[in-house]
Amino acid sequence: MLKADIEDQIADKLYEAERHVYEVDKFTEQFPELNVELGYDIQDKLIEIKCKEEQAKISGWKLGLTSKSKQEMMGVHEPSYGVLLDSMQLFEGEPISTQSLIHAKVEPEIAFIFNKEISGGVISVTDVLDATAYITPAMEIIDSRYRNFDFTLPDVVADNSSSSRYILGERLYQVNDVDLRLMGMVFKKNGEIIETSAGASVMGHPARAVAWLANKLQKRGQRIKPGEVVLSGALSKAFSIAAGDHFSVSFDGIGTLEAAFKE
Ligand code: OOG
Ligand code: MG
Repeated sequence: MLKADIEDQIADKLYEAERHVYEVDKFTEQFPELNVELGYDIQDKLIEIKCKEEQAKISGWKLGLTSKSKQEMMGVHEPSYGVLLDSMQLFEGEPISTQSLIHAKVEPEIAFIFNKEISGGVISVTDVLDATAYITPAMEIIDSRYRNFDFTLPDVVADNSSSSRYILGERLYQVNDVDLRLMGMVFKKNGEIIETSAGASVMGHPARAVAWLANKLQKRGQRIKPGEVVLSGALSKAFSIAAGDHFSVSFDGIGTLEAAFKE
């Protein structure tokens, strides 16, 4: 067990690292007893600090480490989740400043927007689809507060699963109009294709990742609320960002989203 004051200290250190744009060493080295559940307790404390200090509100959730290749890379067998705040949302067409980011990367994702509460029993893919109002293309800008993006699962969970910023497409689509498993994706950097993938790369079906999240949240006494957005996890690896870069993601049937980065 970790003492509550150690959890507070870790949450504080992660908050300060993000605010002042510097890296810290992963905490599992100093505290080997830090496990995934304690990581989520620290994440809750970190979100509490951010909401208070930045007058931010919870706008949704994000999945991380949902693809087999990313899980194998990390030596873990389960995804992670993090909280999205309204202060993290950016909008298409506004160049994104890299100055407040430590060593950010961008990844293509499918966003779900909910109009019903998902709760009760074991939540299935069908329950998730039934509660989904819309889907839209998204890009997540992740930024680990850990030195060289080096962490274990409990560390990254404590660090709100590397959440930093997110952008959503402005056109919303009905989930029944597409096959999320077979939905093709093309990711471009500066006009060149850097990745191609399909929805099934996210746990076989992006809604399966969302169902995993809903079940996990339920165990911790939380839930996805109507109006909230969920980023269902990257369909490819994440790519480092430099000022001047331009990324675009296109999905079969739901259009293209673009993001440009500046100094
Ligand atoms: C953890 C977050 C990964 C995703 O979509 O897989 C993530 C990380 O790799 O830093 O957001
Ligand atoms: Mg992501």
